[in-house]
Amino acid sequence: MKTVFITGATAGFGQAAARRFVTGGWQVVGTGRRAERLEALRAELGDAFHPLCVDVTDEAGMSAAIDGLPAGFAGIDLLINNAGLALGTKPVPDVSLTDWHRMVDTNIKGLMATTLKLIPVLRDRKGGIINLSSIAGNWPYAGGNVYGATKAFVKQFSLNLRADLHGTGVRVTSLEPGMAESEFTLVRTNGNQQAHDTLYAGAAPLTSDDLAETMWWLGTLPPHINVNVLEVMPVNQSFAGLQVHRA
Ligand code: NDP
Ligand code: 8X3
Repeated sequence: MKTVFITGATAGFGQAAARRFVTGGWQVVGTGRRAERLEALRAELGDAFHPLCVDVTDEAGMSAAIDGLPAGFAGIDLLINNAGLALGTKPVPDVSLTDWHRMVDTNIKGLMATTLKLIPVLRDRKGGIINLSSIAGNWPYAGGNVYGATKAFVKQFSLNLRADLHGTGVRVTSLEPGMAESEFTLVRTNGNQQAHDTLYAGAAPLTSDDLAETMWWLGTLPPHINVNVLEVMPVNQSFAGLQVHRA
């Protein structure tokens, strides 16, 4: 039986992916900080789901949690680096340096540490890595500042991993979604339900299940195929172009 390690399985894409992979007959190790949500998933998905309550920014904690995996869950075939967040929607200078650091710590440093820790087992098993980047790493927008920059890092890191892992059989994908409804905007706006509702109203955004299905597709492709980069948007989202300021 194959095993997928999903960071951020307590909400949104990660939670939907945990359900999708268990439905597909895989085992799932799911991480997150909210223990009660992990326990609920364990109750729902049964023995195929192994909860790991750990913060991805806690490098030592993540390393110890992985070292402590029961033998039946230690053979990881696929790593989905999904845990991540945006904080704030305003352009500079109306931003918080603390928020910027948290995005870097979570989206970049946490992802780096988890990846490096799991590369030996992924190499041994000729496994795969799906990294959650974003259209925000490709298309600049006001207020995207550090969030978009972290996702540009994720894309380039993914491509560079491909180069480093050449010949190992390990595949790596940078998955780059556009607007998708989850808890993402509530987190970004510090719990502003109206901001969440307004953003998605009438837009038919992507759903967490759409992303879970995409991850399932990527994770179960024949082993000789590598999708390097996959950008996915809702049909109702496209490009707004450049801006010109006139004096
Ligand atoms: P959600 O907010 O719904 O879920 C985020 C998940 O990440 C939660 O399970 C949360 O768990 C986990 N997480 C956040 N911080 C940490 C941390 N420090 N340690 C451990 N887990 C953490 O967001 P989405 O599902 O929408 O987002 C998933 C990924 O996709 C993110 O990387 C996001 O940037 C990216 N993305 C999202 C898009 C969107 O429009 N929604 C579009 C493009 C990319 P917990 O709080 O329990 O720790
Ligand atoms: C989330 C997509 O456009 O809200 O990564 O920044 S966007």
